[in-house]
Amino acid sequence: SEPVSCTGGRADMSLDGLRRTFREHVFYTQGRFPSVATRNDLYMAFAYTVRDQLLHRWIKTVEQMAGKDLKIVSYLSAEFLLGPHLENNLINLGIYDDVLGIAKEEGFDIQVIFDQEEEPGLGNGGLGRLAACYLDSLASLEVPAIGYGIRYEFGIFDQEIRDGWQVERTDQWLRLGNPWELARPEITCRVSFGGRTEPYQDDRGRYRVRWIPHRTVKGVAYDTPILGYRVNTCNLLRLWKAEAIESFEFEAFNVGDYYGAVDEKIYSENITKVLYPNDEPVQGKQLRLEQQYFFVSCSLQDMLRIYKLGGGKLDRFSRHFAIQLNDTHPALGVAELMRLLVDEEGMDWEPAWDVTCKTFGYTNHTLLPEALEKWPVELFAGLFPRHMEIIYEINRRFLDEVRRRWPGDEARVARMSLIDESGGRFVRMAHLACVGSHAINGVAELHSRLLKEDVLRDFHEMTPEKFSNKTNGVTPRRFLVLANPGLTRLIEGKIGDTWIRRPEELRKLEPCADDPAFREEWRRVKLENKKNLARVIRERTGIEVDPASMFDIQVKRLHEYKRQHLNVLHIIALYDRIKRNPSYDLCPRTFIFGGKAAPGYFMAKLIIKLINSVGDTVNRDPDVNGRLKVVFFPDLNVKNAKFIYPAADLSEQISTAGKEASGTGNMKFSMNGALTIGTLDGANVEIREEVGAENFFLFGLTAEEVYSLKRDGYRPMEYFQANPELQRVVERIASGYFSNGDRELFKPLVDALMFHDTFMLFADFGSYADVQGRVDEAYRDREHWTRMSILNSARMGKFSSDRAIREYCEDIWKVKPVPILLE
Ligand code: Z2T
Repeated sequence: SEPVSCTGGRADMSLDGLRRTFREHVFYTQGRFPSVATRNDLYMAFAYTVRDQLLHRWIKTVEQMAGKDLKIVSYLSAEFLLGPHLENNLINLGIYDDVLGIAKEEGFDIQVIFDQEEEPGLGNGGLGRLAACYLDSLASLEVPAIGYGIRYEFGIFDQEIRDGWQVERTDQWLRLGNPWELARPEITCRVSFGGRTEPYQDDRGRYRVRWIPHRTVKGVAYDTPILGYRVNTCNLLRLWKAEAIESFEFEAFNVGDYYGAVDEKIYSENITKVLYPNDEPVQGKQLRLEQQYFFVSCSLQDMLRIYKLGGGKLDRFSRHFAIQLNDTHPALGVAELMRLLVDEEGMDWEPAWDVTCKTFGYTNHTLLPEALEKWPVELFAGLFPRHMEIIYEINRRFLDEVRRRWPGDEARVARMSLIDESGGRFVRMAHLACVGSHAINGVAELHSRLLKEDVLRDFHEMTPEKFSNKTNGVTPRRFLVLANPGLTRLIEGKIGDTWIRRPEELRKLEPCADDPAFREEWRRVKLENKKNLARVIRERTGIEVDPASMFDIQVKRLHEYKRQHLNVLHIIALYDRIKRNPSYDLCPRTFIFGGKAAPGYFMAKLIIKLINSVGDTVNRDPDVNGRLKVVFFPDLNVKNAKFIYPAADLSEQISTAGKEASGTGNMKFSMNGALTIGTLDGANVEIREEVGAENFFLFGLTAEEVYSLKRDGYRPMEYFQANPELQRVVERIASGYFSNGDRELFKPLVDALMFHDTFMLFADFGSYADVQGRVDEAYRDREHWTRMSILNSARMGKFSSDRAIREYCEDIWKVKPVPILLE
């Protein structure tokens, strides 16, 4: 067929072309005169101008891929935490400065336009953001890929802080329209729930099963183009929205019942209304399970449709699609692909199973046992009677194999079964994902090792060849180029800009660490970034912070294992030292926290209240005299994170060893020249290896020490009794010093530490406080600190998501780049 011609017109990327297209969009898309155009009109017109460029490349991508014998990566994720599109797309297109120029000529502030964009907060934290980084890298590496997920009408809630407490507000990101997506009302799927199954004989006399569902909804595709960095590859993020099936069709079911039909519509649309705001662990709610199945079924049907379009034969499906399961949220896909192949396409079980296993890969993201998804069999079978049967059949065959390998070892059979029967009956989603995948990976070296030794030990013993590590990465485009233009310019002045694709080249900066003039420049950029953050903090909290003080930052979801409260204990210790010795010599520090707590996680919310209460006291106490400030930055999201990472001097990565699978904030900080104080947990281990032990502040127990301490009986009280400073710190909280004399407020927190201390804060407190002392000393030697800071940035190349995606492509997906030409 003829190549699509869409050169000239809106595809014109010259300055004049962009300006003309922009004006056209103000007029014809927004329907406004320039003189009455609102901020949102201008934003929308800019966004559409940029989108035209993306669509041009997208069409070229689709066109040049069609008919080729290629393999597509399909990334299945319940979350994509994309962040704002506009600036990122300008960078990837290479027209950032052009557009700044146009805005200036047309007479408005581009920053105001950027601020207008609502970010799609379709994720909780690390896992969702990782998916977004991976989409950026897949496109940047010119790998054909589709991201599949859910188009939540309400993403992660907006966080407000009132009287020190977190208050959740609905995220209405679609209120003013979303210029980045294309609704595809003609791309739909049907997804069913409930009902029963029924055996029958097909026309060839074969035994088959049909599913007679109770209700059916429609999935509608919404497509967002994902452009790579300075390439023409424009991939697809396809998110599904649930709707009721066409009214005339279900009239047959609801004869003349108009109100019943409207109820049905509301009920159906419920499925994609809202993102569940829990990170780990997830809650076992029916609607959540419906969401998972809904998007997985739509996505698999869509892939089969695309595949058949190309005339492919089903038994070769895995040569053309590699499906990655982002944790177990889409693990139902294993059973659903089997159902589609066997029940709908008439394949036999064995070849269908072969296709399924060869197609799926599974990434695990957590070691917390309580975060491993399991669903009550009753709930599961009620919603998915046919999938339940398929899972039993998968399990029967699988456990036969286990018994063949380990005859008589029924304990092992019980441990490995897809059904947990150790008290109630549950479907174990991680086991389903392991059995149905040819590849299983963790997200950092330590995490992958602990998976093999502990959480998935039996599976590793049975099929060691399936296991590998893929250490997480983050995209240097968003988290360095976009977030930190000052540092980017400084680096470019020294080593050019090829490191943006190949961040290993940042190593060329190492010699600059010895150059005093460069160090001076490096500090100047950092100071500017700190001033910028100080301004935003003033606007959002009213708190004045001193950009000359050390910015010590911990931003991440609130969770006890992440130990924000260990950080607080240390702050109180410093405060206590000042109170006991008013002339205590402390290098001035600003402690900045940020992150959301799951709305139902009482202890996490109490920690937020504690941070704010300590802040209120410390920030107001004249004795402190500028040496300490404590700030809680409200509503941490991708948009706000941009102010934070570039402004950090010190990055807090202080989880209990063995609990944080990888962490990715740790990478974002270090890339931007922050030094890390951290435990040997997740990717911290590898970051320390890369930047050098002498440029990293290590403290705390190792994962092995944590386990053996737990095994031998951990008694927090012993650490408490042995450490007078810790006693004074805890006493200040317990006595109501930070709560206007209220001894009840923080009692749950104090008691949890004194009597359980599940995450071993007391065991690590001494070592943490000591190393914080070394941080204080190190910061006084500003030249040396700057040296370490430069070396951190220079040595972070490994943690680019491009490296991670290359590894997935080579080891798991077996896919190759397909360069796209524009003309
Ligand atoms: C999540 O963000 C993570 C793990 C989960 O386990 C769930 C969610 Cl929503 C089910 C995080 C990990 O905690 C973090 O260590 C890791 O860096 C991130 O996933 C990406 O792998």
